[in-house]
Amino acid sequence: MERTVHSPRVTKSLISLILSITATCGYLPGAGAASADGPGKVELPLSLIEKIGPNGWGKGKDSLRIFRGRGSDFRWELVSNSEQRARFFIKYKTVQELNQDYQVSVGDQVFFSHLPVTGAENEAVIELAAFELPAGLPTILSLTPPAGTQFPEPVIVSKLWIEVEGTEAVTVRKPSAPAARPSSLPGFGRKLSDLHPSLNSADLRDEKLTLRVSGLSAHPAKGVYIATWDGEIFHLDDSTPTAKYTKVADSLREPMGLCFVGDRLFCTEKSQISELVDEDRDGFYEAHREVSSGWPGTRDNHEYTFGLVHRDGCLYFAISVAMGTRPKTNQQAPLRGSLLEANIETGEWRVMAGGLRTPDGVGITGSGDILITDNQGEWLPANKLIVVQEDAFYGFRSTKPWHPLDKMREDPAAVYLPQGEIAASPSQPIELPDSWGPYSGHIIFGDVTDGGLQRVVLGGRSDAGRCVPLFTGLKAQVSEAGPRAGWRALCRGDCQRF
Ligand SMILES: [Ca+2]
Repeated sequence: MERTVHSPRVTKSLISLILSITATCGYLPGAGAASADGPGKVELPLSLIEKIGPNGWGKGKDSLRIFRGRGSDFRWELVSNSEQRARFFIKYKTVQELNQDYQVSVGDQVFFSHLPVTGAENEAVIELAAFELPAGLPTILSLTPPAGTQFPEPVIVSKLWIEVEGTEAVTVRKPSAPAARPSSLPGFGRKLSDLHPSLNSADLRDEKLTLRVSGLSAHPAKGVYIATWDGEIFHLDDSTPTAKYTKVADSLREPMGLCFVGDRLFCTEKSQISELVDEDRDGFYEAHREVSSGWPGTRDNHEYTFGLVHRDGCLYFAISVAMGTRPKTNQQAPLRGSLLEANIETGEWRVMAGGLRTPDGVGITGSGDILITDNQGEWLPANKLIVVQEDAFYGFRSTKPWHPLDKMREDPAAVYLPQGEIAASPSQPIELPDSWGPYSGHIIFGDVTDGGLQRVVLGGRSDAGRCVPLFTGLKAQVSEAGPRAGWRALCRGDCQRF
């Protein structure tokens, strides 16, 4: 028996009804649909599949036995001589309910389809996607089975095909091999090995100190302040050839971001924002005032609090998601992966944006736009530079309870930063001031894994932003950089001026 249903996610509630109707009448009537063996049908040969991963073949490779998506790569390259609409079908059977949908990607379109249980004897036909094939351009069609679960029983796929409405032939072939992977160092395969020719650098390390630096802020009169992962704040005096570090605070919990608001100094801690207070004005901040706290969190080591920037009486910081202790379901504490805004005086806080993963960099432009860099992985296929829009959702998903801003289609980043090509762990974004001539207004950010600094030109409404390497050649990876009569780059255990 063969059945056809149309079941993208939006019509899932109709599945049971349609199944009962079509169980006896074969194909659903549909506009321009070709029959199973009609002239518009183009088979997607299973033999062209690049990598079946943990799955198996049926006898004679006439079917696929799919247990899990992760590790497989089911893709075909389609070429049509003229623009025409295509519909993608699967013929399968399965005895168990799947806990996730099958995903189809065509260009930038994504479709989700539930595959109902058929029983061991019956096969069903499902329409997985309907899309436009462009004229002459290769289009990659990919099928992704549920990735997270290894099912005990397979989905047995006997046939995959498309049906086109036009009369032009469609060629199906194995996708072209991807371009050779570039070096993971900045420079798109060619390593930048030095500073930008118009810049120079000075080594500000103190060989007697090992500072696990995590944050930096500069005050026009007071100088440069550095936070360390070990809970200390140091003042840096680099006005003489030998840089001098003076401890000005301690006993903080994972300070990751520092921010001066006027003469007041604020920092992030593991689960709160604090103001550092020097009541006796001896230069040491002996008091830590809690400014704001109360957002959910666990004790996970990867739940960082990144930031910190100021705008109109509020501080902005990002709380990352758990990775060390989360369960296999990726369940997160509510609101993790958010940009938060906290009022300095009242301590009241609210969620500005969600869907972030490890946003190790919160910056602000001269016009007040909040910038975030986020790290690739899981739901995030690339690193990102984001110009934050209020109430936006940027794609990292957890499980129930969903983030309150979660939605089907995530909001776009300003620039995507492919992993290993231009970024691996992008850090704090900074807008370059007018003194940088042709680069003024551009955004730079460092990289905690690859080192160097990258430069971004933000796009407008009609053009995409772009990112190019600015320089490398510092002693270590850049965690944070900032201006004040020259620039300091914080590296792991290092501080350099450039
Ligand atoms: Ca003091």
